[in-house]
Parts: sequence; structure tokens; C-alpha cells
Amino acid sequence: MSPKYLERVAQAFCFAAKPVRFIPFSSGHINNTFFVDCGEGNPQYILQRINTGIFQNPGQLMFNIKEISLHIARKVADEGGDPSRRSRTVIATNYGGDFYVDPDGGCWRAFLEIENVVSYDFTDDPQILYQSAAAFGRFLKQLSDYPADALYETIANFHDTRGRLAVLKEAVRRDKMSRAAEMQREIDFVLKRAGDLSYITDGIADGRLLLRVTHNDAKLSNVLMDKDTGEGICVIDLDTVMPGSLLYDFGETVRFGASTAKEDAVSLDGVELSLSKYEVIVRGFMGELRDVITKEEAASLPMGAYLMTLETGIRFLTDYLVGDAYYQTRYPAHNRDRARNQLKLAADMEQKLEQMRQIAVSVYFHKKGAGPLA
Ligand code: GN1
Ligand code: MG
Repeated sequence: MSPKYLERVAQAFCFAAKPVRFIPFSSGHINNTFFVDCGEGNPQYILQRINTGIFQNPGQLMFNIKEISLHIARKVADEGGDPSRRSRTVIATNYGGDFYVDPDGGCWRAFLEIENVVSYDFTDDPQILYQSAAAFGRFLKQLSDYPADALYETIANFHDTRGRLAVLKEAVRRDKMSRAAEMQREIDFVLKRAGDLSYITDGIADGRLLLRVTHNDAKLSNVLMDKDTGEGICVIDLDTVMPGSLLYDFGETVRFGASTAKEDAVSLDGVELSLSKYEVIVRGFMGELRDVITKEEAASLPMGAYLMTLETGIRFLTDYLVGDAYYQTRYPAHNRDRARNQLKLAADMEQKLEQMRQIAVSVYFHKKGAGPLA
């Protein structure tokens, strides 16, 4: 996308000044993101082309994002905080809408940039991990009184782990790229675990687990941290905010944050669940949610982490088999390596589920006091 092209797109938005340059961001796997520099002393913006192959209804997507951002902004303001730093501000288009379709059909939106912040793709620093977990905990708390059924499902059956297995099976059956033989071990690994995959969806269906407003992509890299204080001040990447389980967000935070390696590290020897990182995340998450989390949710936290990891492995594996249709990849076998990494992490968690449960239980009781944990 040339600067000229981006300039024309930017003209559709109510920016306070004319952009002087556009700087591409590379960390997401789905949308195309640019930092819009409007020159010294002016507000800065984020311009994003929405992947409409994945998010097929941008109107519904932007409705969700605006609604929940305003809800959070109101809470922040009530507590005397700065909503422009602690919530996402959607920038209107000149036509009064919240997204713009360019003449080629590209679908764009813009946010106010939050300045003096940093985000991380990986960390071994417990303070940073704690802040990321606390930020997602706070996000869930702020939205705990927002009616989940008032939001659209931006991607149908997004965390239906069992459904993800069905899609994988179909990809194996077709074997479009003739890659199934190479991935037989990984495919067998997943098939053996079919019985575990509906733990959360069944829990929601039978009322054991609550349906809440959840982020659903709760990765460390989706938290902006204040450069001066280190506090996790704003959760970003709100595309998948929709009805879900708190276990999805806890699980994603652990999957991404508590591994000893990045999610695409190739050397599997280095991929393990760090129990000390896990404990930091439990503490950060539970610290914010002590009055919100139910006993059943607290008891199921380890399953949340395990299932989100398994599910991500299934998704990368499926995408490798179908020829890399969904995730952006940086080299031909990127999805293969990501899949192996995530399934290795899931296998390691399996060995540690009891220790993970002990940690969750002890932190929960420390915060809550008495009573048996389901
Ligand atoms: C995608 O948007 P991004 O790149 O942070 C994906 C998540 C996966 C993640 C794996 C909409 O997230 O579900 O967990 O990659 N988002 C979507 O890192 O599919
Ligand atoms: Mg995302």
C-alpha cells in the first residue's frame, strides 16, 4: 500500500491534522495496521484495514467495539481516570460513520493513538506479565455488567474447540496440499484428546460456566503498558470482543504469556509451561476479579489454559494443511512450526494440570476466605 493510497484513505477520517507519514506495524496476524504520524504536537492515530475475509460484517464489528469502549470509558471517567488513555477512542469518518470503504473495496477504521506506551511479544519479567493479566482481569471486570447478548458474534463459534477439531478433520480428509503425512503425529495427538475439547462449551450450555463479555484474544501483545509507570493501561485488538467465557481470556493470557518461548519458536525443547509465570498470571487476573469470578470458573482455570493452547495448535495445524489461508505467515512452514510449538506446550500443560490447579485454588482462597472449591 503506497503512501499516496494511505493518504487518500486518511482523508476519509476526522483527523486533527494532515498526516505526514504512515508507519506499518507488523505484529498482528490478521489486519493491516499503520501508525499515522500527524506531526509534532498533534494527536496521532492508528489506521487499520480490516480483514473482511475474516470479519465479514464490519458494521457489527465496529458496533461492538464502540459500545464496549464507551462502557469502559464511562467507568474510567467515573473513577477519575483518563478515558483517552484507558479505553479505545474510535475516530469517526467525515460521513459520520465509524468505518470507510475505499474504491477498491478495502475497509478501514481509525483509532486515537495512545502515547508513551509499550507492548511486548514476549517477556520473562514477572512485573510485565502481572500487568498483562491484571489488564485483562480489569477489562473483564469493567464489562461484567454489560449484557453479553447485546453484542454481535463477530466470528461465529470462535472458541468452539470441538468445532475446530471438526474443521481439522475435514482438512485432513481433503489434504489439499499433501501435508497430512508430514503432520501425522500432530494429527494423532489432537484426535486422542477429542473428549476434552467441549469442556467449556458444555459448561456454558449447562449453566456451570457464565456467558460473559470477553476479549477472546487476550495476549500479552494486546496490552498497552505505560512507559513511565509500567501499568497495563489499555487492552487493544477488540475485534473478537463478544460473548464468551472468562476461561478463554485467562487461557489465552497463559498460553501466550506463561510459555518459556514465543508461540512460533522452532526448537521444541525450549517450549514449556513455566509454573512461576503461570502463578504470576493467576495472581494478576484474580486480583482484579476477586468479586467477579465464580468458584466454578476459578476451579476451571487450568482447563482454560490447556484448551486454549490445544485449540490454537489445532487452528495453526488446520491452516498449514489447507495451505495457509487464514494466518499471515513469514515463511512457508510457519504454521507447521507454530502448530508443533502449541501442541508441545499443551502436552506439557497436561503433565502440570494438578500443579496448576493447586496454584489457582490457593490464590483463590487467599483472596476469598473459606468454602470448598468445586
Ligand atoms: C490471531 O489478531 P492476532 O494476530 O493478535 C487470532 C487469535 C490467535 C492468534 C495467535 C481473529 O490474533 O485468535 O490466538 O492470532 N485472531 C483471530 O497468535 O483469529
Ligand atoms: Mg486479533
